[in-house]
Amino acid sequence: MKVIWRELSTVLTEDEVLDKGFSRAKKSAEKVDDPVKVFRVRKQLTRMVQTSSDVMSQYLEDTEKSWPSLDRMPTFDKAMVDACVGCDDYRHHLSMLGWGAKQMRKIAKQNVAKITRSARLEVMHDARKEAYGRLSSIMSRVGNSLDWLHQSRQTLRRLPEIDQANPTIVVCGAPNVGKSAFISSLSSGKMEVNHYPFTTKQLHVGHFEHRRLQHQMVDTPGLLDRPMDNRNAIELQAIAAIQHIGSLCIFLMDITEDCGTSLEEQHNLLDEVKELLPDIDIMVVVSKADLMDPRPENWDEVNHSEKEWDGEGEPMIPVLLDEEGCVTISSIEDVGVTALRLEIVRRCKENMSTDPLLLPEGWHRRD
Ligand SMILES: Nc1nc2c(ncn2[C@@H]2O[C@H](COP(=O)(O)OP(=O)(O)OP(=O)(O)O)[C@@H](O)[C@H]2O)c(=O)[nH]1
Ligand SMILES: [Mg+2]
Repeated sequence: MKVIWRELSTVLTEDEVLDKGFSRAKKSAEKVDDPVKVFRVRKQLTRMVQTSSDVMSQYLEDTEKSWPSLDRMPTFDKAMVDACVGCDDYRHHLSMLGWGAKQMRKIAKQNVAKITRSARLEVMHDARKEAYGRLSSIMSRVGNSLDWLHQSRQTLRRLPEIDQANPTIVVCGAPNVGKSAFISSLSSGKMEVNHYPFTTKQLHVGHFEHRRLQHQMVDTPGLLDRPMDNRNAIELQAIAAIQHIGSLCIFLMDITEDCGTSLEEQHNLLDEVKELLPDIDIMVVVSKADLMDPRPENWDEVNHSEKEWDGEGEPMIPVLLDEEGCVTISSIEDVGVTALRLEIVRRCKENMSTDPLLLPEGWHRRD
């Protein structure tokens, strides 16, 4: 199951919901036509109470239902909700909407009964007024939750959308090492740009398909790109969430130090990432191979094989290797990227198929 945050519709404010309910009620009452005054007024007032309650409670119920349920949410998304807005609050505010809807239906029932049982216009009017007052006071108790959901929606809709049933490659490394460039050079089609609420950096999610299996690549700027001690609780939780989805982690290193982080610091970061993602297979890849002088020895051979390949089958294109024998790529010149992609596919397959009966936590078997 995949949570699609972008599909959440905007959440109205307390005043907007009241306005929606009362104006629909007014229109509905205006349509009443009865020559006998007492019947006419009774019908009008009944409609006002019933319609306003129906419209508002329906809105609350629909909103509650349209938000993904925490209990049925994949582990990654749940961990993200917790890191970004808090699971307890999420549950509480959604349940407030359900509570409000229920109260409103009760109010309508009680006050409609008062209106229909009486023959006195004054009593009917009072019952209508009382109903509106009670509906408003329920709305004012729900208003805070609507605001919370409105805010949270802004945050959640910018989160990356991950399908846990497919292989996921987590791409990390120091700032500027070329994470985004790598993801975009591997992606077929449009790359999604997302944000974590705790970083101003753009976060890219890319996809490529191999033998009809979608592979997703997740960027981690501002998350797995700097030393541990400056991370806050939210970021730690987000890292924990990443733990649940990675089939493979590509750690990019820029040995030219063009990125502004020394090699030593990059190695320290690698050690930290290994500790943070103990259960994920980590592959170190050196970026920006085109800047190497001399260029990797097998540059031409790899480049040639990659250009020759028609995209069918699973050829053994050798990976591009630097002087030290480390896998390298040039995202800009698109050399070594396809070779690495084939290697990624192989590693993901290996990592995902240890025991078909033993699925990692949070995985859902598809029937
Ligand atoms: N020469 C060369 N430059 C590259 C390559 N890949 C990325 N760059 C450059 O390196 C810089 C950073 O690249 P990004 O892809 O934005 O790096 P990033 O790791 O996503 O950076 P943050 O998101 O800020 O952490 C850009 O100026 C890129 O043009 C490459 O293969 N070769
Ligand atoms: Mg980036």
